[in-house]
Amino acid sequence: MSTTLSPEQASSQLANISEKVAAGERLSFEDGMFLETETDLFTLGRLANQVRERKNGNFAYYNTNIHLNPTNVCVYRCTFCAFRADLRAEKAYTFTDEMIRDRVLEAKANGATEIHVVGGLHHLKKFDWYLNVIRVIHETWPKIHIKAWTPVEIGWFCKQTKQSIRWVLEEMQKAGLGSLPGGGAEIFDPEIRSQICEHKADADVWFDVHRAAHELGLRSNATMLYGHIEGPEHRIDHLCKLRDLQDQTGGFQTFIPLAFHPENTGMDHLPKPSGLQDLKTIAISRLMLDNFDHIKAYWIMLGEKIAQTALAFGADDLDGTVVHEIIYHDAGAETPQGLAVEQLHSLIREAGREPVERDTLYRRVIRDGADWNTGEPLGA
Ligand code: V47
Repeated sequence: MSTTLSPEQASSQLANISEKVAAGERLSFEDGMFLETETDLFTLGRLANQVRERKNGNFAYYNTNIHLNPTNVCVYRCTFCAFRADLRAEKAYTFTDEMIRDRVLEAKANGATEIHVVGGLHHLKKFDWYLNVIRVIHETWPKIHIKAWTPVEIGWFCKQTKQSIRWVLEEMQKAGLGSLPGGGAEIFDPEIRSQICEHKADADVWFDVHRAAHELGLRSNATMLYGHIEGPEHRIDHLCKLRDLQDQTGGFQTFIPLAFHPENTGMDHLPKPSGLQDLKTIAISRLMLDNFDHIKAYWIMLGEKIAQTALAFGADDLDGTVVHEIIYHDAGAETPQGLAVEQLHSLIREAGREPVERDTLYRRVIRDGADWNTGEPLGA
């Protein structure tokens, strides 16, 4: 911990923050910096848990989902990415329609309610190819919710087609798009961004895409990639920017802090963030993002143990069964590629929480034999 404040000053600032949290009042950028630099993990956990239980009681959510990364070929070379491939690299792959259909049928057989689709920006594939990915999924099984494409892809489609963000999103919606995942946010600060993903969509594009999506009635998620070259001030700035857009649109559902995995990336000299950093980041996110209903501890990135512990440090969601995750496994994630529903239940129950299966839009999933339906929205 830093020693810039006297013990009296630190204890008075902590008392002030604790009062704000108890009263449900907003924390400032300075409060966020205090939490980052002057507050111990247990205090953070206690405060974040208050907010978590106020918003979501004792529930811990998960979903039954599957991933599809239709190509790893990408024109960009983000320093943090181990997934991308050059056009003619040995590891380069691109899905055919048949492969996409097989993945959807596998999802159907597993009882998945969601398919999560993101991938590289292929040098030779145009907007129509990406539109077709969504169409094929939707036609194969119209009931599955398609959560697809980040602002990085949407911004790329705008450049290719010379059309507006709204037009691109509407075309995708017509093909079957249901919502947007939170990726591509990394860290919004331009100096850090220029060092980890110099050429891809900047923070303005990221926010423009989410704003346009919310205006069209699409819900979306938000992420932050932490534990690389960013500092506490960049993380707090990132959270404040997300909070600002959420004030305007209310369209974000959940926030997912993503722990950096260095293996096979351009930053493989860096260590992985520690368990302490993971739990601190979850707790501070819960405290700063007062207008987000949910904070997700993505078990694939955090590992089952930290994700389970995070349920007492502000998180109320573990993501899902996942299946076929590649992006973090290419970067050295040691977690399995999927977890069975029973495993998620036992992780959640052992943490003293009640497991609730939700769909992408945070409605309770009601299963009747092999089929499922959705109930009312969950959470505050
Ligand atoms: O934007 C890439 C990150 C993101 C690495 O919305 C890495 O429900 C760590 O956004 N180490 C994509 N992170 C994944 C994503 C996501 C995941 C789960 C759920 C949801 C949701 C969204 O993955 C990228 C980038 O920030 N990433 N490489 C790496 N080596």
